[in-house]
Amino acid sequence: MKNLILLSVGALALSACAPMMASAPYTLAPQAAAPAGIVPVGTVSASRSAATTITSARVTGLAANTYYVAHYHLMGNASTDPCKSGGPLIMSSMMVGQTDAAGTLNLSGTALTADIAGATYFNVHTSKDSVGTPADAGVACTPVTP
Ligand SMILES: [Cu+2]
Repeated sequence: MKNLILLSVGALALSACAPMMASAPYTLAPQAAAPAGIVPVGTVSASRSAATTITSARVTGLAANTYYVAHYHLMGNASTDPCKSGGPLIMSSMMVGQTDAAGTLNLSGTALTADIAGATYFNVHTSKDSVGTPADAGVACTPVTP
């Protein structure tokens, strides 16, 4: 941990014009649309500069060898709980990946920080295909703070 902090300070000093800020990891929780038999859990971390945000997610408990798609979403009006609000997705933040045989998914992607500035949640959907067409309203979600 001490090394990580030292590295971060070093990175800031080296790139003063584009400091990266790492968020504390967010915890993904299952959503109502998760199919019976899967209990997805995981974490999301984001590293942000003024221009770009790199987001990484690791989810376990998913179906094996299956495509999933994740994105940030704006707040919707179906609930005051961001994950239940049904907000519009931010297409430019889309990340697609396939689980391994154990049902573990690792995703990483870069989005423009301005594009996701209004995001209130990040979620993972089952995908119909390898290009990220959502097959459900979401299987795992976490609120996020921009
Ligand atoms: Cu989504």
